[in-house]
Amino acid sequence: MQTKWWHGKVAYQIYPKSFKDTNGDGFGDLPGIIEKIPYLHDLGIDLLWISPIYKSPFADQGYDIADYQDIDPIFGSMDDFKKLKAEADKYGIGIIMDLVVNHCSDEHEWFKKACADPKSEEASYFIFREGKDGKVPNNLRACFGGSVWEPVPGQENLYYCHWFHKKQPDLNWFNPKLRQKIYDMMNWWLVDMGIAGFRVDAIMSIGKDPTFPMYPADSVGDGLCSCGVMNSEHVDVALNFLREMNAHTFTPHDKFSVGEVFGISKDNVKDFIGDEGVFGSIFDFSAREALTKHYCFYGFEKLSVKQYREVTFAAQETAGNTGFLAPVIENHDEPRGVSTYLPLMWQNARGAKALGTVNLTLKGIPFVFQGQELGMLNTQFNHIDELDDCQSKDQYDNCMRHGLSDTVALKILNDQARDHGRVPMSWNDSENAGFSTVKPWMKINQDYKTVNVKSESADPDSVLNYYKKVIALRKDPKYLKTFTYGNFIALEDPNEHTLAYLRQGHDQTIMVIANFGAEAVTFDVNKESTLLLSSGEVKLCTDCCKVQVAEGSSAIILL
Ligand code: TEU
Ligand code: CA
Repeated sequence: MQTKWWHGKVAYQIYPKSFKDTNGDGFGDLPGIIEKIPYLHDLGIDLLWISPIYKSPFADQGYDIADYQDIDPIFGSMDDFKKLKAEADKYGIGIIMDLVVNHCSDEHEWFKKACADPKSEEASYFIFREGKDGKVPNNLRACFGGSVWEPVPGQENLYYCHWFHKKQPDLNWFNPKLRQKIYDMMNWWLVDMGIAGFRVDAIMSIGKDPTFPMYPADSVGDGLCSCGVMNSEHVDVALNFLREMNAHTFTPHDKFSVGEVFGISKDNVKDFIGDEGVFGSIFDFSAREALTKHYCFYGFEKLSVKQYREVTFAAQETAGNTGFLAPVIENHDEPRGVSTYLPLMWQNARGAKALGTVNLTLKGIPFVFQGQELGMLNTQFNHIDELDDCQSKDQYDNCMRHGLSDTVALKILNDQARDHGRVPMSWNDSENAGFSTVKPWMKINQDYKTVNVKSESADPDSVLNYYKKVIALRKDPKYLKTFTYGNFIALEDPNEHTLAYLRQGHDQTIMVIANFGAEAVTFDVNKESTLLLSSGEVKLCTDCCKVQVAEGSSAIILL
């Protein structure tokens, strides 16, 4: 495997609307991120992915972009962005922007011109199709519900395609002129603005069949078929475009990229993250995928620790020495990882630390999502109006259509909604959790009095201080090579609740154990073994060559 500058890095994701508000309007902003760069540096972060900050009408919270080369006024200005870049540079932190190019906003100039004149150049940037027998062109379902087809305003029998919200028209990747425009825009950010790379949004969605055939209806019962089915049949179409993108952007400028890629098979891993792969890394969504077997939220069942272990380890083994996954436990599209993947008894600080051990010691480029380092849990939503996300609203309507009660629908959203990752970051125990001087756009997490940066900074035993220690250990030059390149070798699970593995380097082996069961587990070590770091209660006995890891505890051991 070729070595790359990003291989040993640790990344952090900011959801800017909810990170830190500095001008008292209830929305997070760029000056807020600038203010917290020292905090992120102290945590040990090298790369900072910021969810979209471009000009946007926020139909999908900024993932609907009206201008790719401007900053939305709620976040600040291009000058603020330059200040942020300069501040990040001071601390050696690279900025990763969000690249949303499957679609833009219906308020983008291109789309306005396209609707005004379907014969225009701009119209060829979008996917316009005529209706058939008074109906939409085919029966695919958009990710936020309903048909992927919406009438082109002001035109007869003409529809545009949108994989997500109807205010997010899909771009026509089959048009080489459009592709070149996208690469030029990317290179402006990468080279002229000097960012470190991009996180590439929903990119498998560009793998389309331009003939848009009909599909067999799926089990949702609306006669439609999930648009993802078309994508899963056309991975090669997406890959061809992505090879071209990479050759024009990331590779020539030696920039990092991490793809939001779902549903790839073992055979494709090399194409995505191998030496000649299209991305520097792709997120490991194996646990999320195991959870999401059905379009509707109420089809979800929790994973057992055993299942979590199986899918996570399988992903590690599949990536092997081919390339780098990006381990994640949560993001802005997910409920909190501790609430989702851990048994009830470990949905607390102790469990959060042990899960953090796993997230930060697997092979790959770990991403920590804002608040994860505090052990933030899901937020309790008591009314549908407390949720903001368009997908949550669609899922609520779905529940209603299927005759579920409001109470049941809310329970489902409290388990699964994307809103959990979108509530304000808890900075201290003052009103509004120190996020803002006014009532924020989303409700504050109920645990903010204790789970916040200020209180946790002062407590040596906090989740935050533990995260600092694991990140520091991972980056310690003595162990960096093993954590970065060491082989992943799964160990036996003694109680069906333990994730245990080796990271085997050339001249050292590190053992990791995280026990989410109800009783202690014991593993064999050797006489020279040393405990590098632990959470909870861990007893290492070199005389007897055993390590005992209590329930809810984790250990990192140099063998
Ligand atoms: O997400 C794409 C995606 O497929 C999902 O994770 C999506 O959130 C799904 O509906 C979850 O069930 C990306 C962004 O991360 C997301 O925030 C955007 O809404 C979406 O693309 C559209 O840009
Ligand atoms: Ca603000």
